[in-house]
Amino acid sequence: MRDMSNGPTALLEDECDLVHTPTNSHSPRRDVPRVVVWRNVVLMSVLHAAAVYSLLLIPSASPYTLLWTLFCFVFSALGITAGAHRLWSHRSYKASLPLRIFLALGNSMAFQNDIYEWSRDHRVHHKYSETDADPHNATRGFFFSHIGWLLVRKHPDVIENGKKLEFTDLKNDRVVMIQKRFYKSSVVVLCFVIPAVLPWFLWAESLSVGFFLPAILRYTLVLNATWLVNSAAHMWGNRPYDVNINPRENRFVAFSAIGEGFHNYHHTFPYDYGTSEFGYKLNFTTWFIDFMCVLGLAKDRRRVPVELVMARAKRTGDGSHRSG
Ligand code: ST9
Ligand code: ZN
Ligand code: ZN
Repeated sequence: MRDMSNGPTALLEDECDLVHTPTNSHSPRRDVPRVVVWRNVVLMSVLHAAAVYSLLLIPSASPYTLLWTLFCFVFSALGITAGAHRLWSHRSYKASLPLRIFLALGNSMAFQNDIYEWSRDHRVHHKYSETDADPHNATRGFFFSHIGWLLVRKHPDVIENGKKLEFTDLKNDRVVMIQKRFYKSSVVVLCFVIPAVLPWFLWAESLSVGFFLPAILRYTLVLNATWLVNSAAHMWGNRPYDVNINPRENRFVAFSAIGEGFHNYHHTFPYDYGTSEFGYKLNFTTWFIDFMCVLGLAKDRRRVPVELVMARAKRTGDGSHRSG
């Protein structure tokens, strides 16, 4: 693990670009008309209706199909958590080419925009949290930060301020650029075709159960688990590390998002590869990254020194900090 003990100041100066500071104001609040994208409204409504229908098919599914659905959930979730989030948005560890390819495939299965766009918007979210320049600004309410932001045109501040940030590392990553180039076809194959067809081919599951459970239901669950980080984890929970920001520690979200609900910690220390102080607790993604290091496929995990966490909690926390 990289030695981060050469002083908290060096660490913060090194990483400050993604740390939100209330003083880095971009522009005064601008009210702009909300432009609804009806195509997205229709598609998201149909998707969620189909996901509800999928629940009726669970009793008729083979146990292998249910296990396959779980596998697809975890694989696509890792493409977001260990891939788009901790690796590509935050560079909190380094991954070898085979691991980057594996994570890019999982990311296409998750169908949440390509890695480049996801990481670009996420960096903008950290830098301009809870302002008009934040793509899913949680001060606009639960619905907007959960799904509403994908149903309307972006606030111009998002685009204007996003253009000021640095994305050269993403442009220089061939895996990111190749995934971007073939994104649509990779989504069709990995998010829908393979999840649906493999159970039919290998254990004679009906194609409709294959389509509705490992494809539609799994996709909708991963989407909502991810969106809960933007909505619930920006509204409900303690703020042990920084009471001055909205993101919270939310155990339910940590569980459903395989480790991404420790959001007060994550916004305070965005460069920590574990996104939490507490190791593997409700954090399968951290276990996965550590396992990849054991296999020699990842390295240089960045961690915040315990003394810095304790000092920060004491200085700016809400008093609820516990070290276990
Ligand atoms: C989805 C994403 O679900 C979910 C992300 C969640 C993030 C969560 C983070 C939480 C932490 C991690 C937790 C992980 C937990 C995982 C748990 C797993 C169990 N900067 O976007 P456009 C420019 S997607 C700079 O079209 P509109 C740029 O030039 C779901 N520039 O804006 C761009 O052109 P291009 C499936 C920016 O027209 C141009 O503007 N996908 C930025 O306002 C236009 O951009 C969908 O539903 C920026 N930030 O449209 C699709 N942004 O792209 C939804 C834009 O060529 N999206 N520019 O470079 C859309 O349809 C549209 O984006 C829109 C806005 C209608 C929302
Ligand atoms: Zn956040
Ligand atoms: Zn983040």
